[in-house]
Amino acid sequence: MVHKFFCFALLLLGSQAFAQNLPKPSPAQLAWQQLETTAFLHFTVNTYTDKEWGDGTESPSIFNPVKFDANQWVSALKAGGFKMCIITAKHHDGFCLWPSKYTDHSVKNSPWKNGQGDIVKEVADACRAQGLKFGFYLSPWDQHEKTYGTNQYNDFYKNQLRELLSNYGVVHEVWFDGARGPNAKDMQYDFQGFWSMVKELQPQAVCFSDAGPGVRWVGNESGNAGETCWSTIITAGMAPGVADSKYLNTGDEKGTEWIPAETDVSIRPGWFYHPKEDDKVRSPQNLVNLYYQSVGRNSLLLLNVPPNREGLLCPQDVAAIKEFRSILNETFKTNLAKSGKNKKLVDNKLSTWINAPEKAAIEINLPKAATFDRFMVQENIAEGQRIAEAQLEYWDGSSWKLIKNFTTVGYKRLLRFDAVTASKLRLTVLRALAPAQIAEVGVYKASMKESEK
Ligand code: FUL
Repeated sequence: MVHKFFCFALLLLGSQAFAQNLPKPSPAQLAWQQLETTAFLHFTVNTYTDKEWGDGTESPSIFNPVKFDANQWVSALKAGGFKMCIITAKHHDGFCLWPSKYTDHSVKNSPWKNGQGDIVKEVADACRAQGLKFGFYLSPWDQHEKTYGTNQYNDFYKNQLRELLSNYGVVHEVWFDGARGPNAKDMQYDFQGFWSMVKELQPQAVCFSDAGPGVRWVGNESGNAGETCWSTIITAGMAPGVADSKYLNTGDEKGTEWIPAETDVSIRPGWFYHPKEDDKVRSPQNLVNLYYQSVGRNSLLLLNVPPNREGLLCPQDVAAIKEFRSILNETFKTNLAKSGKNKKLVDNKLSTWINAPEKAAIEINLPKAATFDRFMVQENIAEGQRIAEAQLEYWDGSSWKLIKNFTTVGYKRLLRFDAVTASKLRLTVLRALAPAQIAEVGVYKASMKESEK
């Protein structure tokens, strides 16, 4: 008996020691993940040339958003439930949306507000006023700047980065895009220097690049996180622009660094506004599907909604994101699992959780029989991502019937399946890296509007 107890204690200690070593999110990463849906704003001279990539020869005189209204952008995004705006302060063409001291290639030489305007400031201010977080994209690849391709360019870039990190209030995300064209001059960016500047000046901000360090690329631009999606990877040997997209898509169960996946995708075919795409805006249902494929697979949805030439978000884009949110609100309004028995699992807190040992089923009791077709489960990721395989079943009155087997959970896993009627379900963790901590579960009936054409 003593012997048995001793073995059990050793086993428990062993698994807990292992759990100690699991990568865990920083407070900034944890806060970022819980935003769930954030917005990208692609806007520059391309908006006026009808291009996706400018070449740096564009004249600032073409940039004139006569009706520009950052509050219109932010209130539309807020109504769509987006919690942060990330503006392209500078894209690959080098044109700056703020009056940088280090170049003339900016809004200060445009007709807009007679060269007195600052798009980045107006967006940051509107975000602050309306309670959204603010972030910016600053392209390392710059086709206008003469020093590009020399080491001096790293200083130029850092000067611009410092302006943006110092003059616009609190920043929550900085986007370091690894993209560069096939004919771009060869150069090594000082990413370590860029990232340490962000850490020093805006410690609450996460840095995006293909392989982190704050958050990573999901590996495609179609809005699809891996069915299996670990928040952990190993970055050794990886550099922005050369990371393996398949690896980034699923992450790595054996990963030693916490770098969660961000799913960036556009509401239109292009990243920038093009009049010919006015009738190609994703439908609300299509956007809801993207939510399941990103947030519902342990990622975050970064949806691009590009402002038009007047400097406004188009009415059809605004309507689509508004309806997207209303459908989600309707689907997730009533958690059918809310009952006294499941208390810790339905209190909307990641920090209250229950232990889910491998192979020990957790019963989820509904107050009464109900029809449902969606299931939500969350881990207490503050203590790392643990679940590798799990199973969901329902009680049909005489036996347990399989709904679905699935893999990772992490921050959130959403399952969609054909409707069943039952008064209890059971969730079984089949394999975990350390004792699983289930924080929340939800059982829902999808809004009819999810399937409307
Ligand atoms: C890519 C860029 O080349 C696209 O223009 C866009 O900004 C997208 C978000 O990232 O790497």
